[in-house]
Amino acid sequence: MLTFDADQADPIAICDELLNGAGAVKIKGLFTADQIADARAIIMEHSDKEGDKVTHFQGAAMEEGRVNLQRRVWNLLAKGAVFSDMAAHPVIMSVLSRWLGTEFIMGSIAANRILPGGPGQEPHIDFPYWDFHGVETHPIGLNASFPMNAQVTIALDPFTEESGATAYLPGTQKHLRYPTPEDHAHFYDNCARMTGDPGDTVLFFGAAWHCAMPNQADHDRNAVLINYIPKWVKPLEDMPGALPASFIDAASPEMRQLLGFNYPYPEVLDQADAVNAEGIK
Ligand SMILES: O=C(O)CCC(=O)C(=O)O
Ligand SMILES: [Fe+2]
Repeated sequence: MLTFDADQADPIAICDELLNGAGAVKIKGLFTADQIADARAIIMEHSDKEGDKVTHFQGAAMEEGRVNLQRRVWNLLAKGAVFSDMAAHPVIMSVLSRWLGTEFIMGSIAANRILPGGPGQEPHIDFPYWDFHGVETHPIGLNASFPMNAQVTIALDPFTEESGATAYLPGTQKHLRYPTPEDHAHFYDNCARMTGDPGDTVLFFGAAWHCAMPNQADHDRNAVLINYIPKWVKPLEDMPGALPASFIDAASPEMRQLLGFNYPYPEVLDQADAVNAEGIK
């Protein structure tokens, strides 16, 4: 995987690799060991109960009764300041400003913890393409010629083939399609893996086929998963609705942007100020 140090993460090269290359890059050194340890401890604490949160792409594990070995922690912004620092990291903001437009927002920030023996996921693509298996529910001709998604995966444990590092099929982001069961053998035979050390960050275009893999190691496999979208895509998590007023009041300009406050639609225009609110003039 094309890999950058934090101070060399060039937005032009990264966007080219996401759109026209493999679809994923790694950035090293964005976070300190203390930040990673802090994030991991909070996630472990919030995921000590079995199966009390919604999850996705785990239909097979659900049928096999193993879904309790894969746990989500949602609404991370409310659970520790470290997650705001991760979401609004200046390098991520700079790359994504080019990728999704300068007023991009966040669709979700969650953790995925896979316990030892825990299951992998169905190969899939990510929000807002995640139900593209129902292609007829999306606009005619929708393709991936421009991005409506970016995914950031921050490894909090060693991401190895054994521990279930995310698998992805390089290049599949170029042909927007949800992988069918007939595609799975080709996917597993040809996939690359998002391996790395704790703190390593993978930025990828979620139109690329990918999935968490089974954890066959003797340790938990935790990751922070952040979804970013253009300003006009409806987010997955209702973050403003889930955050306390104190968080919103104290939010930085970057965090306000990520929460969607810079783009106030839908709005009750019947009650809006009687001004000309849009146009070049
Ligand atoms: O945790 C992982 O390795 C990937 C998770 C993922 O792709 C998802 O939940 O959409
Ligand atoms: Fe995914």
